Amino acid sequence: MDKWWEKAIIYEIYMPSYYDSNGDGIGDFKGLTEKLDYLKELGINALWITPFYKSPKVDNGYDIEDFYSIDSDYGTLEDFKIFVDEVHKRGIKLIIDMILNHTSNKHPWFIESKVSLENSKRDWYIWKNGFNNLPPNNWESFFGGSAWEYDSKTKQYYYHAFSKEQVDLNWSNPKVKDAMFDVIKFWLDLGVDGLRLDVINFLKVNNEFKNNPIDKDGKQIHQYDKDQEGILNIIEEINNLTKKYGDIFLLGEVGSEDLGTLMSYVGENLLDAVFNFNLGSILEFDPERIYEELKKMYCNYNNKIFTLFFGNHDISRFISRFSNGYYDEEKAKLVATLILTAKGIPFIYYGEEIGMRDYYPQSVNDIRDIQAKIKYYDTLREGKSEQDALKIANKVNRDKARTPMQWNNNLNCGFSSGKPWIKITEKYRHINVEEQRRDEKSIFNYYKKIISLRNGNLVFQIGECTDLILINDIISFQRNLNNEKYLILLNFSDKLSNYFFPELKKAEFVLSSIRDKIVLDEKIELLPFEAVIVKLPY
Ligand code: TEU
Ligand code: CA
Repeated sequence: MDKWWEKAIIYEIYMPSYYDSNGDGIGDFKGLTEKLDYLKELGINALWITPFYKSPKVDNGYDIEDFYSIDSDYGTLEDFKIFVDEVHKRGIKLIIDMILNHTSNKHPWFIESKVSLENSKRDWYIWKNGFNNLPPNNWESFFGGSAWEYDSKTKQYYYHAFSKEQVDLNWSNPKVKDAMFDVIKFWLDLGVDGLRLDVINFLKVNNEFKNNPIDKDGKQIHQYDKDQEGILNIIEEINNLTKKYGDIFLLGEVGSEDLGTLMSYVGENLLDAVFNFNLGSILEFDPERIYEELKKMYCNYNNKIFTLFFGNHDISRFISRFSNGYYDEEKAKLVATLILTAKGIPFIYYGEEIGMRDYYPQSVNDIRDIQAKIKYYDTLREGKSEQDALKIANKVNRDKARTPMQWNNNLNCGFSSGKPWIKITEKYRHINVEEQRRDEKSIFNYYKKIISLRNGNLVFQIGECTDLILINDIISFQRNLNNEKYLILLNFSDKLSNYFFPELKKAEFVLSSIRDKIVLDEKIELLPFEAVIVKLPY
């Protein structure tokens, strides 16, 4: 009990897009360090940064060439150490991305592995013979196409769950495990506080390499390429090796929307938390869906810790996802209130605090995301036009939510003095930090308020969440701890909605996402998409 992450508000930073200190158009550690006071002002208390290791960046660093060095685009090991120091000086915790499942095809291990069937690194990866000029089985890559790539020199196929430049390590080989555990120790020795374990449930694959089943719509069910026997033992060992470093937060990315599967990875000797994609993957602004997902979490798994997020670097920004052209800002504040007052660990994806929108490349040359590039060329190969291919590729394009942080109205939105590595979002005059700081009613200033409310009241961090109800499009719940009780009301409707509750009469107004003050009575009339927090008599 009493682990730091139970009380934390975590802010995710997409490494290349936060702040560029040297004008090469790519965010870096020196830039990040410069922005720590901003993050302190916002009030977050933990940071998760995406991969920064030496990488050809086919998948923006999720393809690692050297686990022990910093990519020169991001700086040096010295810059990293200074960054860690400065983070800690401000009382902030640091979580780094750890990619144990695969390496870049440029990693020296793989270069050796490819040399011959007898090479000492051959069984560090997953090599198989094909059948009749076909891959070993039907497994599909998560980025599209077969998960097997033929190597003409040694006449075998190697396995890659993602792009062919991201080669899966063979975790059945104890040498791989030892080597990767050394990597973990190296970074923990440098003082990081937590690990975000990328696709951690993918490490083991079925050892008979059975074909995956196909559902009735012809879609592959990923049954044998993840969640396989032995994976929990590996996680237990990881947990064990982190013990001597104190309270290291193990946060797993388990690519599953099935809550039962997700939660089976969380436990005393396993992971501390996993990402609950059941919320993050909600596409419509639908109170029923959101309510059902919250209920499932709280009713069935109340003894576990949840994560609360609607955005990350792999999905569309929720403000764009949920937009129909009206009330965008109100909706953003409503979602912020939900994430920051419900029970669980809230995650803020950079730019959410100012309401940054999605971006859609207008030409294939502007696409940066590997998944979108694969989709584009696959679609062309199917005979579709370039225009259609772009449209289809943009659907899965993760560039959407990866554009530079919008600091101000100056050149390149204050992100860089040089040409950014990815285009910036169309300039919305008010969607930048500087403007919003000045505007008392901005999304930014609302985030600051609600974050400080959470940080200042233990009840929002660890209090029980009870009385979750959906009525008149209003999701409501209570948080309580010791002698304190709060009621949170979230109106998911574009209309006025009434909420009756006798105790309201004796309640104390705390915060509204729209109004400065509300006089409370037995009935409260919520404005469209308004969030209201009151303190109930105990
Ligand atoms: O994502 C894993 C994952 O499940 C994604 O591939 C997801 O299915 C996809 O992005 C949806 O469009 C992690 C990282 O978060 C992602 O950025 C990496 O590309 C991936 O692992 C491979 O390392
Ligand atoms: Ca730079």
